[in-house]
Amino acid sequence: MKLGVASAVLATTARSIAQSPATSAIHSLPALPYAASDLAPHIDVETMNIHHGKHHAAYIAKLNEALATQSDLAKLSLDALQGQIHSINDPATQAALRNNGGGHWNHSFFWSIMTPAKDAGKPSEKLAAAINEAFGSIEKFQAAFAEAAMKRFGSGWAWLIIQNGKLKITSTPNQDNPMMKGIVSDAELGKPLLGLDVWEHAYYLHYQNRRADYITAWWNVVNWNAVNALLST
Ligand code: MN3
Repeated sequence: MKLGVASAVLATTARSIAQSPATSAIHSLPALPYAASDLAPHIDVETMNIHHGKHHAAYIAKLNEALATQSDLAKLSLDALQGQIHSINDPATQAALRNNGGGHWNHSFFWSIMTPAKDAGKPSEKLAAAINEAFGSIEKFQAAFAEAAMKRFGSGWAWLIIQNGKLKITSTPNQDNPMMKGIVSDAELGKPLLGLDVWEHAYYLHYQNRRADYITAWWNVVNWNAVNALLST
């Protein structure tokens, strides 16, 4: 009986020690940088509200839950965490961090590279030159990006990344992303400049099965000023 009480106390203490670093580094839902209705008609307000307020929020809640027992990883920035997920040996914990840490990063990034169509801007001279060099033209780049987004079977993302100074289009399943060293292949690692969510939750309410229409419409709300800035930093 005494042992039982001692074990319970120890367990409680261990739990609060494990949780204390996570409390200071806990991840929270970033506000959208525009109103949820501002991307309409390209992305409808109901999709935005559910996608941000429910789906993204759920990834964060589950990420914080997984980090409660990972005091070292809990100290990392969300960016830095992506490159360390591969180092977790326990398969269930690694999967929780991969799905939910990726989900949090990917969605935070996704909101930031979109903007109301009136503010979309255009690729800078530097970005346009890099796109022309890698893909031949903006139109060819958009076609290749759309193809990657269409070919992603099931759920995942299409990406424009910069890798060794060159632009490249990639695609990842589920909530993987190009920053997940040791999880995605080396050929798909790089710094994301654009990312498109092709999970059905991103478009089904408005576009149903018409993923191609969603992709075409999405170009209207790409925040080129944000992409230009990412290329230059
Ligand atoms: Mn999503």
